[in-house]
Amino acid sequence: IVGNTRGGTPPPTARPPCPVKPKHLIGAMAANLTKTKPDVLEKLFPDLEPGGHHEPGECRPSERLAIVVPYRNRFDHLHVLLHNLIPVLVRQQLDFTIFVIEQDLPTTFNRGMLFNVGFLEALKSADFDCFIFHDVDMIPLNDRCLYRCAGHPRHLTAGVSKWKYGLPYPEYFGGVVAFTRHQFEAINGDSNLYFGWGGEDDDLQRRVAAHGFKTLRFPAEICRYEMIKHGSDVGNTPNPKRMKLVSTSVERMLKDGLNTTTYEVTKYDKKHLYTWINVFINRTE
Ligand code: UD2
Ligand code: MN
Repeated sequence: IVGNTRGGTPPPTARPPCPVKPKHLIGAMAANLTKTKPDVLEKLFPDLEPGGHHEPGECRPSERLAIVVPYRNRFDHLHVLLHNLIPVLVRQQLDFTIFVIEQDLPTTFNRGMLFNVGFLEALKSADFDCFIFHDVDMIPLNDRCLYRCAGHPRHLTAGVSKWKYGLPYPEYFGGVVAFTRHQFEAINGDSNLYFGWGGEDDDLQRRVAAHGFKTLRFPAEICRYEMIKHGSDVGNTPNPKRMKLVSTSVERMLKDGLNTTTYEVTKYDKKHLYTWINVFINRTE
């Protein structure tokens, strides 16, 4: 049922459109938190094409999806995520490619800028329609939570284990979010100015609202996530400027974002499970 993209896959034009409701979903699932080595994982997913790409052999998806994971030094989390997420994406009959955007040391982690880098770099490799920005530690617990884009941006992490499968506040926009290419461009992406923990998710939410977009959400029973428990990371201490920055989100929106993202790609590797892009970000502020 998963289809094989290698060899005998008929060209997209010869395949019928994929159904709106994928047929082989299983619904609620337990998170599999076992640590599995990359070589073992690769063997579990022989149908993936280099760079972590897959498309169904039996039908033609309506969009091309890029999954963008902002990343640094969370090797175990990354492999737990891939182990849980890839089968979901395959069952949802999506045309997807996974991009892991890793920020080089020594500069302080900048999750917002890594979203922008992932967006810009993915578009250099293919014409993606939909972008899902995905924290490395958010494990989906129901495959009916569809990884697709819609007429407005969607916040996928509607229920998170950390908050008893709810959310900390109604405007909360952290975790996993979906944007069409057009939607992300319309708000000039995320801010590049948040070095360190916190605030960049609220900035993004304010951009979305200021542009006049709504924020969509599936029910929390469906888009339910396990957040892998973790301590704080080296190189990502809480950003003391975050409150002040959030208060100026809307006025900065058109001058701080995709149009001002500068970085240097230091490594690019199409691994079996994902496209791995290392970037150096200079801290300017
Ligand atoms: C919350 C939000 C998250 C983000 C963050 C503020 C939830 C569920 N998530 O997460 O979306 O808004 O606050 O910045 O509330 N990362 C690395 N390596 C690092 C640091 C971060 O890979 O050294 C990545 C990774 O994808 C991680 C994400 O950045 O999931 C968010 O960082 P976090 O998990 O430390 O932040 P957390 O759990 O407070
Ligand atoms: Mn986390």
